Amino acid sequence: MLEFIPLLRQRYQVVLNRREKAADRVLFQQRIDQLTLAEAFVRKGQTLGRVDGLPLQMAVIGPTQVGKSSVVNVLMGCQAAGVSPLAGYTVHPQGFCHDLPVSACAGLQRYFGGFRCIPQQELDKSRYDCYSLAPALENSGLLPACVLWDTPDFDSIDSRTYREGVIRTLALADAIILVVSKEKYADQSVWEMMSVLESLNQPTLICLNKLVEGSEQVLLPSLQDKWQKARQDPFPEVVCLHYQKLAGVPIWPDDAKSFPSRLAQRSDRKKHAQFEQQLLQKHWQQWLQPILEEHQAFADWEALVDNAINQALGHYQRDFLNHPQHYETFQQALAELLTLLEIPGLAGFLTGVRKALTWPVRQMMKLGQKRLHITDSSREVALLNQIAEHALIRLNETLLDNNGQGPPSDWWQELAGVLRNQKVALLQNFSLAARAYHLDFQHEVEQTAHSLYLKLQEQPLVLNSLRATRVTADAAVIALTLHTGGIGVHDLVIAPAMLTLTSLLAESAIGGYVHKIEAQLKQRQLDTVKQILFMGGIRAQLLALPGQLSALAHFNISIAQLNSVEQQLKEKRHGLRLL
Ligand SMILES: Nc1nc2c(ncn2[C@@H]2O[C@H](COP(=O)(O)OP(=O)(O)O)[C@@H](O)[C@H]2O)c(=O)[nH]1
Ligand SMILES: [Mg+2]
Repeated sequence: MLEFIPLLRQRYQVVLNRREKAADRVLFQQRIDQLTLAEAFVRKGQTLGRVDGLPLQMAVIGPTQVGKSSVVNVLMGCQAAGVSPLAGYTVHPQGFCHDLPVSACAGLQRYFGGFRCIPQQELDKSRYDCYSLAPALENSGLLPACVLWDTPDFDSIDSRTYREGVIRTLALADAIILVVSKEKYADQSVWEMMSVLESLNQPTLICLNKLVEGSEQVLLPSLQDKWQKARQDPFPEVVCLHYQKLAGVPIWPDDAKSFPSRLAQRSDRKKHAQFEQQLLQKHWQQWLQPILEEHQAFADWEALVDNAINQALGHYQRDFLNHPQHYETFQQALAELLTLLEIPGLAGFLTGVRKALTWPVRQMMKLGQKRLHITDSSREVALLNQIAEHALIRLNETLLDNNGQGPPSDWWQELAGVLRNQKVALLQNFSLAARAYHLDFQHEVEQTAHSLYLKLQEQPLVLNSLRATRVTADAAVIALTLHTGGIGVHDLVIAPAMLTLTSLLAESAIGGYVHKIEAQLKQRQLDTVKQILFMGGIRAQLLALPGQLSALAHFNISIAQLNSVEQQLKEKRHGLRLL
């Protein structure tokens, strides 16, 4: 989880920079904050597990100028924190160790990770990734032994830059002291923050500062109302601090002296793992929303590709395998068969063609480059190329039609661009693969011829009558011409002698076998084309295209990556803590 959350946050950050819609940016920034908080909270759990007796942590938080630093000083009983009439004076988390040595906080450095711990007086306003830890001079009598954190305002304009320090301190806190003033208690930022913090389950104390005598009767009910609108948990105790015109610092009322200790007692570290789990569960689906959208877009793309592939295979069957004038492969097998039969009468023709030729014809076949030539003239290869091109054109059209419909629309837009750019390369690959398949499949053609030949040998009557038929000799001449490159493979299909030979065989005693073996050949051919050219070939390449989408605009977190993290989350739910 501590790997995934920062990764997710980093992706949000990267993608945020490319988003133009203001609403998207606000939403993404909110999630970045939630992720920062969740990461810090998980880190706190880890720290609790690692550091024995980590001192109690209390954080004073609130909007600008309400007197947070002043309240810290009152509670510490000394001038611990810097106070200023200027807004945004405190910009670093500053911890003050009350009734304990600074050395007791050694375990905190790892919690703060990249943040550096430096002495309070050396904190530099231009560097936000620092925090300080300082000792208290005396026991104020208002606090238990703890680290009391003064924090930067969570609402001022600059707070974006030092937000991370605030968030890390918030997540570290075992208890929260919220400081508000009569001017600021109704601010939206206060209640947004309190609502976010609710899932951390920290006990809270509210300090209503800078009160004018007698105004609490009006303010308290209104404060309570705000609380109840923002949170489900009971309205906490409120300490009313009256505006001290002369002293300039609030005075802690006597009847509230025990409040900070009571607050501390209510924190329960044993439940941290449970709260951590609740926090993750609460936001999980929202955080993943853009990733799931990408996954959905990928699944939609996969469906589009599958649809295109199925259509392409349909065309291949209709226009080739099942097309009586176009299907050439079985004819080719018959032509091969003719080279296996020793046909009387052909020898004369052959010697006429070329004196050096020896019988059987088969020997001669090995001489030439018959296979390449056959593939070059194949209608099947040409048709496959056409089908692939058509499929890509259709896919591209569908992408353009879908543009802007399903989210994320920029995913689709960019994918259409990638497809356009890759189209030529995809078709080239396909064309090379189609040739390679065709050459390779000649082996199957020969096997088929061989099986037919063996079958014929079981039927001497059929074999002999074939050998003796004039049409066989004619067909054999055509087959030979095919092999020597005199005609293309598609001419074979329409050659009358070949047609007659096909009918002869089909009507002979091995007719049933011929049908069966032709059907088998077709099936193997369909399977091979489907597997090699379409599924393993162009489909796989099309499905890889989203991988080329810019990592700057998309989350690019794979389904497998997500599944493994969700598995971790589930296992934790049953009490088995993996991290
Ligand atoms: N006179 C008077 N000034 C106060 C009181 N509480 C806070 N202030 C002033 O309000 C300003 C802001 O206080 P500070 O603690 O720095 O606020 P922070 O920004 O929330 O930390 C400072 O000038 C404080 O002196 C008070 O009770 N009386
Ligand atoms: Mg301050």
